[in-house]
Amino acid sequence: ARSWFDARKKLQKQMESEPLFGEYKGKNVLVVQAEAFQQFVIGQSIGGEEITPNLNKLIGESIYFPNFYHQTAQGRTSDADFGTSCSMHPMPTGSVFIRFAGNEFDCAPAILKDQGYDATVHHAYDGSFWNRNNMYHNMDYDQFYTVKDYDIDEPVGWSLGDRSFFRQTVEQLKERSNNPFYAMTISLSSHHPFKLPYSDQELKVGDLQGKILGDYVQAAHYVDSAVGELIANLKEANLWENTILLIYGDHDNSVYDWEQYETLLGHPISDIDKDRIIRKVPFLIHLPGDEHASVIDKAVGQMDTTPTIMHLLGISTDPYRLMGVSMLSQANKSVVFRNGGFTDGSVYYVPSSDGIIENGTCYALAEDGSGEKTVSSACVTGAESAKMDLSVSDRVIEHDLIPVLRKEEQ
Ligand code: GP9
Repeated sequence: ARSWFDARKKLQKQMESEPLFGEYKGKNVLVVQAEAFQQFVIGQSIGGEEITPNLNKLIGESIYFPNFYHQTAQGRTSDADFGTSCSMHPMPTGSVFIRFAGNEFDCAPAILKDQGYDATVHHAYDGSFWNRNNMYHNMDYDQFYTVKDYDIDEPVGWSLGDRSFFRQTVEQLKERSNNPFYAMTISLSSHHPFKLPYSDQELKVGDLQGKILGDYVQAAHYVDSAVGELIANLKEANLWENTILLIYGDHDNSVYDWEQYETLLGHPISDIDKDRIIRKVPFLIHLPGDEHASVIDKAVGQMDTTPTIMHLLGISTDPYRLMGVSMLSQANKSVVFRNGGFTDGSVYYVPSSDGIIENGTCYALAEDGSGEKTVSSACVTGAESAKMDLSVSDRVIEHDLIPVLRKEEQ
């Protein structure tokens, strides 16, 4: 594990001499982790209306990564939170939040607190779900706002509607001290089975009416409207101009009826399309003043999120053990999935169920996102390296090695 992290640190270090390093030093950071929010709804219309008009507009004013992948496994929302905040892989079974909440990790809240930030996490549900109370305490957040801290004035699904959740979260942030803040917010209204109150179902979904993907699209549209209101709330609170806003989806929606996707997207769905639909979630960074708005095509993943934030704030990754690499850096590495699959942006590898690397399927990716089956040594070497990454992550988590590595480095 030590030599693996030494090599990774060298790769991460490249960002320190690259554009944007430290350009947003001291700015607030607001992270929105959106429940089951997948990339295929972005830019998509149904019944003549955009599903995500607010996000589509925001993407034009942001740095957008259309090839961002979630890296979650059985721990679902908690895995997404762990991967993005602590820059490590989830475990192959269960949730790190539940199984290893007592271990030490280098996670974003503690890293930013070292730089004088106030670190809070906001989620309008029971604080014990996914063992968040314990894990967030361990991650060193200053405060965890749970359902108890919200007025349930807009009941939707499991709890509070995202519109009200974001509005009340901005109020909470306004009441905190003058430090710059790092705030993690976890939305909930688009949770399976996606049934919104009738009055919130604003789209005409045609043939998808009464189908689960129709309900999902309605929920995605609702979340999009909540993001629109969040932006308005931040502007009203005079926070918009000094806050970096990051938005990403946590994991897929568990809907695998491909005929429904064909109805929505209007084209046949191949096997590679299926894998990529399941794994792709949107990711955007909005910088104050709409600066650096662009589309970056490289393949990136949730574990790269914390190093990316550190890049913008000018925080060196040297003292920490993180597995990701800043998405804004030229330094390249593959995105590794928990099942042993990976992509480097030019090939995409889907492992076989027997786990034998050579038996997996290798695709060459075209620029339009489609993929053709191929036989490539890049898939074999990439899959071997993915296997190594996963086993390093597993060993570090299982044996609580971060404090050991930390001590060795001193
Ligand atoms: C509940 C929410 C949902 O608090 O985060 O988690 P999920 O079921 O999507 O993993």
